[in-house]
Amino acid sequence: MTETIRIRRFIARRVIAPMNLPLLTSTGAVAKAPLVLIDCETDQGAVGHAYLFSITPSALRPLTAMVTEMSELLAGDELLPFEIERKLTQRFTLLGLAGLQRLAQSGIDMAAWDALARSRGLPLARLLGGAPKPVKAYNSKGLGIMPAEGAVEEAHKLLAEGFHAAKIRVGRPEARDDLAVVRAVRKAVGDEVTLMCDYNQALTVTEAIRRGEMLDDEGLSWIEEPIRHDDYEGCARIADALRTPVQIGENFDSAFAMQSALSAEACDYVMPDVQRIGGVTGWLRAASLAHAAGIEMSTHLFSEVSAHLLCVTPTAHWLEYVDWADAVLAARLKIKDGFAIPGEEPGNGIEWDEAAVRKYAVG
Ligand code: SMN
Ligand code: MG
Repeated sequence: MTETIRIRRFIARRVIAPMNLPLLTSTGAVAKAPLVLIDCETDQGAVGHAYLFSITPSALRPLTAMVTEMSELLAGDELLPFEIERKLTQRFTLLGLAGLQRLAQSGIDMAAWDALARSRGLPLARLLGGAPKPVKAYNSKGLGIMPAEGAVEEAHKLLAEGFHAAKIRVGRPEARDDLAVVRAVRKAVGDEVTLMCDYNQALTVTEAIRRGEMLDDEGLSWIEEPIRHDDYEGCARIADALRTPVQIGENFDSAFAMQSALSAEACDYVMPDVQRIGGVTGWLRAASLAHAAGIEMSTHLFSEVSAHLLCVTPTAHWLEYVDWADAVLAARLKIKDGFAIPGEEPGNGIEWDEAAVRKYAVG
């Protein structure tokens, strides 16, 4: 008989972690990583870890408050992520299961799964019925909106970290400037390197088709979020018009949203974000949808947990690698020859560097 494990509480701490490379997207700069670090304490001693990336510092406090309220609701319950999901979904339905609520709930879920994995002495991938294995990864840390010269230099730097793939941020005011950067990077890195691009929702449908046609012969593996993330009908028109695959998904706030996108044939590929799709539990639901639709599924940020999740994703495609939590982590995700290699140690790969957590703590 397996012993029942109960939740003691979830603790949320706020840090602002420095980033090695600031990233300029079409929405503005991401230069520091505001993170909520979550610990799931259990009555058996195992502690699960997860972090949330709030993008903007002002979201740290409300996120922490929501995690704390969720903790009070769950204290004493058995450590069962599906039951946690049921309870939180019921409780927060009137507020709405999106936005910061979604992030907080996903963080609780990730920390709970990690506590479960550690309690059983298993890496997350094994707890989920798979095994840690190398997953194809691209280095997404840099290549923001910058002039061609800087982009070429940065591309070399990113690939030198052990990758054969990188993502270029696009959405400059002039389409020809995006094209010039894509061409310069391609020329510098050669045809063997995989390059994707990401507009971060900057365009209209008409402009996305115009710019997409300009990029169609540049050998890009996908064009990401060309327009408003939830205009699935518009995305479908773009995907239909272009030869380059269209990628969306980091803004799906549940597997239901992904189902709507798939029904609308909005995209060729999907890349849910584990802190928005509903944590590990939400990821598993989305992975089944992608499997059923026969569509490749990549990850978004959160490289440590996501590497484990790709190991149990039937249509696993690319891991997006960023190291934005590294300043507060005791261990780094291993990268070798274009692959990320999740470890065999119990849990999801996240360990805090407590001295660094104290150093970067914010009130
Ligand atoms: C992105 C999302 C959030 C923060 C920085 C960059 C980008 C990506 O959309 O897909 O990496
Ligand atoms: Mg993106």
